[in-house]
This record gives sequence, C-alpha cells and structure tokens, in this order.
Amino acid sequence: MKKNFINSILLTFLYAFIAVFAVNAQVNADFSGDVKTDISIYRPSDDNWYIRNVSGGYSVTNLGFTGDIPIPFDFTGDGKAEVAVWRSSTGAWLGLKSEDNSFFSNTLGLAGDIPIPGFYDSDSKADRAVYRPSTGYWYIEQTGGGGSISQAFGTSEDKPVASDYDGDGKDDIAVFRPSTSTWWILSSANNTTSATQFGTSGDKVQHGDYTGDGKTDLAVFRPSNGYWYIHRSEDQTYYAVPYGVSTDVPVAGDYDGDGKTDPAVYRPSEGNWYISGSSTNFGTINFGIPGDIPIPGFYRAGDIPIP
Ligand SMILES: [Ca+2]
Ligand SMILES: [Ca+2]
Ligand SMILES: [Ca+2]
Ligand SMILES: [Ca+2]
Repeated sequence: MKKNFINSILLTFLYAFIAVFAVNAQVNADFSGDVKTDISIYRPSDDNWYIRNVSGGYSVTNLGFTGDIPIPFDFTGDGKAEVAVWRSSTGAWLGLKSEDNSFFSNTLGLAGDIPIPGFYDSDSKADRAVYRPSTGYWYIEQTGGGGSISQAFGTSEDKPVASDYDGDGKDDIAVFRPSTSTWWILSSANNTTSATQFGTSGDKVQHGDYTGDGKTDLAVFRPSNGYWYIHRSEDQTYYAVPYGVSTDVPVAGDYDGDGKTDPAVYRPSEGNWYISGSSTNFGTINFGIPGDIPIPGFYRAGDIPIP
C-alpha cells in the first residue's frame, strides 16, 4: 500500500517533469530553465551577452564577435538554452553548455545560409539546421538518432519559419514567401504541404503559440502601423492588436510562462522592453543601451537583423 503511494508520487513527478520538457521546446531564449523567455541582449561593442534574471539582476557571458548570429537554443537537452552563435564565414556552431560552461563547436552550413535550429525530431535536444536560399534546400542534423535530412522546400526569396504548426511536438519545415505573404508548411505529422496567405509587404514574421493550444499560430508585426496580426490555429480566424511603433524590434516570446506567446517589442533608442503578457503585467523594463541587439528576436531566424 505504502509502496503504491510512493510509486504514484514518483509518477506524478515524472509526468510534471515530462510536461515541463514538452512545453520548454516551445519557449525561446530560456536560459534559466524556468520555462519563460528571458529578457536578454547581445552587445556588439564588447561581444557580451547580458541575461536578466527574475529578480532583476543579470549575468554576463562573453561569446562571439560582430557578424555572428545568436542561436539561443537548448542543444544539450537540460531544459536551458545555451549561449551559442552561428558564424557564417565558417559555418561554425559555437557555444557554452549550460551544464558546466564548457565550450562546444560543430559545423553545418555555408556563407549565405540561414541558421534555423529547432526541435525537428522527438528528443529534447535542439537540432542544428540551415536553410540555403540559393538552392531552396534544408539541411538538418537530428540529435535523436534519425541522422541527417536534406530536403528541398522553398525558393531564394523565402525566409525559413520552422515551428510546430501541427502540434505533434516536432517542428515543421516551413517558409514565409514575402512577395506573396504566403506561409508554406510541410507538416511533420503527415508530410503534406499547405499554403496560407497571411500578412502583407513589409511585415515581420512573429509566429508563436499565442492561443496556447500547442500549435504555432501564423503571426506578423506590421511596422507601418504598429499592429500585430495573429492567425488562430484553432479556427483560422485572426485578430489584431496594436503594440509597438515602427522603429521597434518585435521580440515575441512567452515571458510570463503561461504557455502562450506574448507580443513584445524592444525599443532600441531607449533600451526599453514592452511586453504584452498574457497573464502578467510587466510595465516597462529597461534592459539595454543603443546598439544592443535583443536575443529573443533571433529565435525567428528567418527575419533576423544581422548585427
Ligand atoms: Ca532533437
Ligand atoms: Ca509538427
Ligand atoms: Ca496556437
Ligand atoms: Ca505568455
């Protein structure tokens, strides 16, 4: 009897642990492992990453140099994102393991590629991946034993927007085509292709699970009017919310950790963060100086500002 009780407690902990991991795959730039996006910036003038913690303090980590692209993903599978960059000149993936701060490096990709790491297989480690606009090919190194993937999907103008649109727990290969504002998605669940027109010229892609159903919603930030347009995965309707001004950098993420992506912007001229929390009121948070680059914005590698 007592043994059964202990077993059920252990099972409860196990399920809680699995639940945290399942959600974590969707939370961008979570360095601390609390399943919340962390306010964080890369400072090109000193190559330091400044990561804010929940108590308002911050950590400083030196990694990278000008031109590197931050790739804040959990490559080791411990639930915390690594401080890591992709270097286009050599195709190198460089980072510091969250477990012990030890250095790691790999190579994948060529100059002109766009890094698009993600959770393409079903383990908890992020997979290295690049999109090659010149050929429309994707190259993915799966960590879960499935080997390498090379897949044609896209054209030279497309931006890679891989994410879990079908909700099977794996990121789907996907591209956004600016000339027609069309999202082309190759479902990992059934290998079928869909195309959905959503957005207009000049929009910045900001896809995420805003509705909290476990499926990524198509979404854009429109600098011309400061509105966010979000296409609900549940029923393909959409809604619009005003949040930001034309010069803001959109940095959507789940900052309050409720499982729903929050619209958010970083205002470079002030170093201020404005977060429209789905369950928390953040107010204005100052974190950064002019010239800094907000790290959560790099999650959507298809639309990154290259430093
Ligand atoms: Ca993986
Ligand atoms: Ca999927
Ligand atoms: Ca959704
Ligand atoms: Ca949220």
